[in-house]
Amino acid sequence: MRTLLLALSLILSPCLSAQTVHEVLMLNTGVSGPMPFEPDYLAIEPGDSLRFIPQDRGHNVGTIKGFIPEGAERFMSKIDEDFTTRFDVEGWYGLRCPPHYTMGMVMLVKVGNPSPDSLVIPVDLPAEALQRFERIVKTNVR
Ligand SMILES: [Cu+2]
Repeated sequence: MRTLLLALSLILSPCLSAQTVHEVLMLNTGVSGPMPFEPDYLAIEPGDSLRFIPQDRGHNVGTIKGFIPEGAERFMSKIDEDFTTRFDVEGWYGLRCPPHYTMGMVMLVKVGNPSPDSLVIPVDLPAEALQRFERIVKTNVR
């Protein structure tokens, strides 16, 4: 029985590890300027997770209202929390650090292969957040 379980776990473990955990740092200063997520853009597969690691104090991460795919769940971590969340629904996700949202602390996540045309940035974002999204899109998407 023990041998059978061992054999089963060896067979199943590659399937489990196929779901990647991508690490994102939350910083006060980064290569792209003040208050970044690094990286600020990721293309991942459905079922992958993002792990948000606060390198400096006072950051957290949450979804932006109206900027996640239909059927996806909103989330919000706690300040200074090392936080991991899974992305199952294909599409574009706009994420923000609420305390530094007006300073443009946002990131874009592409899950699966949504069409570039389906990426619609809400127009009512803080100016700096909008600016950073436009730069992220220009650099990575179109
Ligand atoms: Cu922040």
